[in-house]
Amino acid sequence: MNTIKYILILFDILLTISYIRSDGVCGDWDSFKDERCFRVYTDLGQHTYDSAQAICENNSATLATIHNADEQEFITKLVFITHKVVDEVWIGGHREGKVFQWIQEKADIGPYTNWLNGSPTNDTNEDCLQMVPKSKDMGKWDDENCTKKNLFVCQKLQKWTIDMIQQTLLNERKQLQSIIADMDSLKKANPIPIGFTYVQLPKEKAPQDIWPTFKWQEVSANYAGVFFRITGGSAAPVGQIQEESTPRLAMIEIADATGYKDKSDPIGKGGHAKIKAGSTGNPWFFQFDVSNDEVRPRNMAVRVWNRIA
Ligand SMILES: [Ca+2]
Repeated sequence: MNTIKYILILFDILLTISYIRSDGVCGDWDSFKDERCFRVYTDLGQHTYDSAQAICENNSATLATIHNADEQEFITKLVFITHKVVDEVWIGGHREGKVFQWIQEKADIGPYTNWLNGSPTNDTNEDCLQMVPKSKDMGKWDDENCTKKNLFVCQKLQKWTIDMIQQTLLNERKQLQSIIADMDSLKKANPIPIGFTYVQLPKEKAPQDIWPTFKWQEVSANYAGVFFRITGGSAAPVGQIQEESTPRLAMIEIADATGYKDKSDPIGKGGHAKIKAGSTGNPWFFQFDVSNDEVRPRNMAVRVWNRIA
């Protein structure tokens, strides 16, 4: 139940975020979805990577970072199409040791990357990240010397007003209540938990035919050929297979009036005993055979299944 609660809370937060309107949360910067605001600086001339980052910081921002194709497409269009930039621009990545890191998150770049073919060239003096304007490669990443002067693009988080957050949370509370109601009715409609064991009697349907949306695994092989009995008495402990045992011919013994005695070896399942009788000069041999059959009542085989998903 706790897991379900956590999932619901997470779901709520995600929905909350998705419902927050982005109008007006970026001032004169450009808003990206409900997350961030971007500004392409074309009016302050070209700057080194450090100088560009300092200007971003003076505006409570950092150089822009890119984590997926959506963000890349948005920034590429904003820089090279909306603002018609024709030169390279700095974004917020630089080399730390051998790998490139994003400046804002201080995390290694990836898994999404958008390197220009042949980049990074990994020259030791190319430690900063720029986007290139060339039409075919518009927006691709290249490592470049940090002291080069470029235009640049900054990013900062959107500022949500209390009213927006309150309205969204109220909307989300309604959504959450309806999700909880749905889950309650689902639980009632579905009384079969994962791990449930189904015994398929002969001539009856397999569980996947009865509950086709669930996943079932046949576990008959775990019990192949065995019958079940109630624990206790002379039964083996639960979980152990007890080998068959039945009253049957176990040994042969003979004795005659002269005092002659003999006895056979014990007779196992499928074995036999041979014993000699009669006079020494003209003995009789008797052989007793024990069949190798299973000991079984009249029966039919069943299948056993577990619900696994
Ligand atoms: Ca390069």
